[in-house]
Amino acid sequence: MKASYFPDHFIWGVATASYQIEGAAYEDGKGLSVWDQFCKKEGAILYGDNGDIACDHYHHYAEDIQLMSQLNIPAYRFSLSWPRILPEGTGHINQKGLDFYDRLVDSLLEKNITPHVTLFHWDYPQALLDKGGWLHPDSPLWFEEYTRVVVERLSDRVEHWMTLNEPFCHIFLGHKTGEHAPGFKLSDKDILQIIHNTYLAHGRSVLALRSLARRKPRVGIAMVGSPVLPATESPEDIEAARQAMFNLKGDGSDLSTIGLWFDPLFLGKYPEGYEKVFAGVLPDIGPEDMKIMSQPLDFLGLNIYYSGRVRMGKDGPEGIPETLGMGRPRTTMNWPITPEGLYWGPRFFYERYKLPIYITENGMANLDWVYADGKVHDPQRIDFLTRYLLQLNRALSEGVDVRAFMHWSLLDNFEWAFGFDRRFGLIHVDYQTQKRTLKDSAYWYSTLIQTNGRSLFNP
Ligand code: GCO
Repeated sequence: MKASYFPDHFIWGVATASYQIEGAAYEDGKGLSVWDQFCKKEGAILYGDNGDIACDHYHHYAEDIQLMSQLNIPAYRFSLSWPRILPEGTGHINQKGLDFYDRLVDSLLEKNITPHVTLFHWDYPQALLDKGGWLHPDSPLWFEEYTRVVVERLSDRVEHWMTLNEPFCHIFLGHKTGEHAPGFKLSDKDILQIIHNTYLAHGRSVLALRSLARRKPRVGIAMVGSPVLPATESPEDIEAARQAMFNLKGDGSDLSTIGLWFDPLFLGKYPEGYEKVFAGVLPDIGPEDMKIMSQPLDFLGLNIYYSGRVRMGKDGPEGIPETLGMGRPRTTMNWPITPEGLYWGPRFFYERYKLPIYITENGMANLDWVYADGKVHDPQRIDFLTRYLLQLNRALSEGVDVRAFMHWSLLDNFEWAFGFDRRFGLIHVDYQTQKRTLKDSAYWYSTLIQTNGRSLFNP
């Protein structure tokens, strides 16, 4: 393929999340988040790192915005820290917390950078966890209250909203495997109830945004969007990939089946066989619940990193487990490099849910350091992005309605349980000095943006 299919109004951006970059964990009246607490747990985070300071973005935001502006980045996806705004999760409002986001939004707009706000990217208020967290029947109301406070303050300037980031990771890694905050290992029954409550929270938040926002909002959600890839492009293998993504299997693995996470939000029902597969552990479902959680959205955000593959076997889809080994390419997360995810992901999700697609995250962790020449050379990242974006271009060329691409991440940052060990940024951060250095990939991305993707074809 030689032509660039990125449409004229395609949104190029970069993404971050509050706990991963802000620091100032104990400043200006911020309440505790579950991540503040989790990081104190022995062995929870690699090398005992924590987000107390992180990229100190709370104090360096002007510099970070200046760097974005220098790179001509038109859109910035960031999240708000719920406990910075409502230290107890509900009730008392911390004006200084809201003031920070005011300054951030104003500074972005001054530089013509469009803010894309995620309301919740995992730094849940500890005070609410102490009351029962997402298992509490009032948890959807708590999130609605938080949404109202934010919309009240920012919606005169912010138009682009995402309610939640990756409910799958937050719920599964946080409450099932215990790798992420709050570090719980709950029963399947509790997990299904948490999904249900989280989705009600999302629905109520969308309703609040639509009824209160002063500027007409564009509302979506950022989901784990890595598809299952077909082993070949035969119709049978393509069908196998679809089935593996969306159909429940009843083999004990269904808490990670994509259909379980997407269908309630976008089709207003749990996938076929839900009652049977999860008999005995089903959540309480009120008569209006499915309607509330499936509020119409303006776009579907997909975070896509890497994928597994299947082929069609005699009895349905068969996984092809071997994605690493034999020296295959991988990132420093040990994730295989599977660029076709940016073709099949948008295609499969657009086909099933018929919403415009935003790629809300894509990128890779690399072993980056500042070279003797003072620069950060990261050809792997440039190659990774080239390969992935060419696949996105293929999706666009076939009519998939993709509207945005947000690189994860603007800056190296706190990569959750991996601490500062995994660097995803276009900008290198020296955490000892807080010095920022633009990586080669930052300049490359800037050119890509300025040519609206055409530089992919004339590197
Ligand atoms: C995510 C997380 C990011 C991660 C990134 C790399 O949405 O999974 O949003 O916070 O840092 O995905 O693992």
